[in-house]
Amino acid sequence: MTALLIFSAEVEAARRDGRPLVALESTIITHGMPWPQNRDTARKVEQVIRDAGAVPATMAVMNGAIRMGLDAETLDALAQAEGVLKLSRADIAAALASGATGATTVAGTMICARLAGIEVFATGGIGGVHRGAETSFDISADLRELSETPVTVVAAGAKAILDLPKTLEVLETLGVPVIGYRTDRLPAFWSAASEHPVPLRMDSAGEIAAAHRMRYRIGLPGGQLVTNPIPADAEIPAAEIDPIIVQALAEAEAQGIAAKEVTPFLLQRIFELTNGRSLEANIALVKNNARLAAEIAVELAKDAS
Ligand code: PSU
Repeated sequence: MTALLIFSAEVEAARRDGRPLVALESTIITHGMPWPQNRDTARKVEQVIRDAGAVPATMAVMNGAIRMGLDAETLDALAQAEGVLKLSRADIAAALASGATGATTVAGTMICARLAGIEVFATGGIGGVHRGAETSFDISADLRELSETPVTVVAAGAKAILDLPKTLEVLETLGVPVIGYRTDRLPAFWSAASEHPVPLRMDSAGEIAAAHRMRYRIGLPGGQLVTNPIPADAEIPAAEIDPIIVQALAEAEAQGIAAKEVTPFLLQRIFELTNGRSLEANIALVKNNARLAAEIAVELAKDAS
């Protein structure tokens, strides 16, 4: 029998030496960005984490095992592969059991991170409550995962294609702390701020690490969502992106796009409608999130020693 968890040499060494690790997802590579920017971004994001003193562990499912840390060749192959599955909580065990290749979503990556004892994870934007959810019931499994799995997730808010107030409501119902990093307003992915107040505010990685630790001490399951605004020089103001989102949503509806296809379809259409600007913003915000996640992981490692 092959091992269920396969660590890259870099991740293996970090585990042995007790160095801080940051989990990264792979759906953003296979379903979130076009080739070759997806591969290039994945590499740059990993480097941002190394430069900030932590070690990146990009997760993917291949040949019946969870790969933790992808070498250059594996990343290249995954970034160009067709028909890769998008693995959330509901799919991951079946994909592992059947030997399928799959990329992990935020929920899937949190599950992998917990298996490896990794407490911090950087992504672009989490999934959430889709607009029109009152009729479609389309709510990302990412929200429930945040309430169950003890990983601090750094994101630029929820993607602005979603219904942000409903996403906040569900997170509140599930008891997920939503922390604004140096902001009082919920970031809106491509835009630095929405009009919605963020429930908690913290101004340093140390405060976020301390709150993460305190959840263990009082026996609370689940993680934290840290919302980190896109850097000002990379943002697309809400007034500019909103009509484009509305158009992409109308096209998705007209074409009957549903379930797991919705988010990748919208990201691709918004990329086309902004002539690539949305991708540049997405790349900038993921790097920004990776930096903060590494700082939090470094703080958590100090605490552990
Ligand atoms: N962040 C990005 N791009 C992405 C994602 C996150 O910048 O494509 C992915 C994550 O894997 C997240 C998923 O879990 O989008 C949400 O998909 P859905 O809405 O189908 O749950």
